[in-house]
Parts: sequence; structure tokens; C-alpha cells
Amino acid sequence: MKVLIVGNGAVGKSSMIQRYCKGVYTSDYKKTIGVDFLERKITLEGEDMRLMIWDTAGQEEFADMTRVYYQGAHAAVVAFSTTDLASFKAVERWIGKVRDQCDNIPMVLVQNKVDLIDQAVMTKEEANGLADKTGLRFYRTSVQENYQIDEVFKYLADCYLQRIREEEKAAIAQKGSSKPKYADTGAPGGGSAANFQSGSKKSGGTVSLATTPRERTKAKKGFSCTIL
Ligand SMILES: Nc1nc2c(ncn2[C@@H]2O[C@H](COP(=O)(O)OP(=O)(O)O)[C@@H](O)[C@H]2O)c(=O)[nH]1
Ligand SMILES: [Mg+2]
Repeated sequence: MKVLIVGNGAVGKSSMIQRYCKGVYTSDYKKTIGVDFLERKITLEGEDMRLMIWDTAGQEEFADMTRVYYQGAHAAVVAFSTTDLASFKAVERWIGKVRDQCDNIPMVLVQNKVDLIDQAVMTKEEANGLADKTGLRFYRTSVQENYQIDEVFKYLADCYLQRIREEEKAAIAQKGSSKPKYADTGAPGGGSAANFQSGSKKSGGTVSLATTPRERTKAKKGFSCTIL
């Protein structure tokens, strides 16, 4: 699963990725260069998921790179900082950019650095107002304090998982109509049930469940979670 983090510079995007994927935090400000993404594996409702979280630092300066970063993304975090008014005002522009570049992917709005709430340059009402206006789920986080970071990504992973499950349901419903195909795999002659059984015997004696919809669903699920 490819996840993007967008937002103005210095709101804490790289720190958030490092915190979530490596469990580390540093207050040294370094402009991110070179790192494409970090990953973390989580289990959600019994499904193993691999989140690849892409850093979009410096993107604005390299318009050509934009497409590559956004391409194939499954979800996005749109972040602003408690202490940076310009980052707050830029939120809708970032949302627009994600909507332009990606299909209708799940997004979440994040106000980072809530540990600095004393130095906030917007009120709680203003932040809530923006969240309402955008219609996105809103989290207040502190990468420094490791507050609400896991929740942000869990929410996006959950949105993605539900979406995949719905797609699978639709795919299975469609495949139902192609069932007779499997009845044809057996030896010549006989009814469809007999054919299916003789086909199983041929391929090693055990009655294999490999052709049940459930097995195919699982395989597809794993694949869907790891493509970029
Ligand atoms: N106080 C505080 N500082 C933070 C927090 N998250 C990030 N920072 C600091 O903000 C600065 C910019 O962070 P960075 O991750 O490089 O921002 P990016 O440009 O969006 O990738 C760094 O000095 C971080 O240590 C936070 O939750 N609280
Ligand atoms: Mg960065």
C-alpha cells in the first residue's frame, strides 16, 4: 500500500515517517533528500499489510517528479503545523493536488506539533472549521511526543482494506458466473461434478481447494496490498 504525506516544508512529514516506520525522532532539522519511502508492516483485522510511506519533500521545486510520487498512491496524509500559518492556509491546495494526481483515494487531515499548542497560530475552532470544510477525518498529532501517529496510519490502512474487500466482493460475484469453467477440467464425459472430482484426482490424489473462491481471494488480497 502506497501512502503519501503532503504539506508545506517543515510541518513534520519526514519526522512522521521516521517515527512511524523506525520509531525514532530527532529535533535536528534536515531537508530531506534521497529517501523515497520507508515501510512498516501492520496486521489489521487479520490481514497483513505493508505500508510504504512516501516522502514528498522538495517536490514543489521539481514539478516533473510530482507524477512519480503521486502515481499509484492508495492513501494520503495532508499535514500542517500548529505553529505555521502558511502551512495551514496551504492545506486546500495540497488536497487539490492529491485529488488532481490520484483518483479518489482516502485522505486524512493532520495538525502536527500539538505539543506546541501554546504557540498555536490558529484557534481550535479554525482548525475544526477547516476539517469540516474539507470533509476529511482530522487528527491532532505530535511526532515529538508520539501522540496519535499510529492512529493516522491505521485509519488510512483501514479505509484501504475496506475498499479492497468491497472490490473483492464485486469480483467474486462476477466470477460466480464463470463456475462452469472448472467443471470442464476433468476427464471427458460425465456430469460436471464428476468431472471436477476426476480432475482433482489427476492432479495428485488429494482433493484440492485451490480453485475455491476463498483461496483465490487471499492471493489477490496479498497482491493488492503490495503493488505500488
Ligand atoms: N515540537 C515539535 N517539533 C516537531 C514535530 N514534528 C516535527 N518537528 C520538528 O519540525 C522540524 C521539521 O520537521 P521535518 O520532519 O523535517 O518536516 P518536513 O519538512 O515536513 O519533512 C524538525 O526540526 C522536527 O524535529 C512535533 O510534533 N513537535
Ligand atoms: Mg522532509
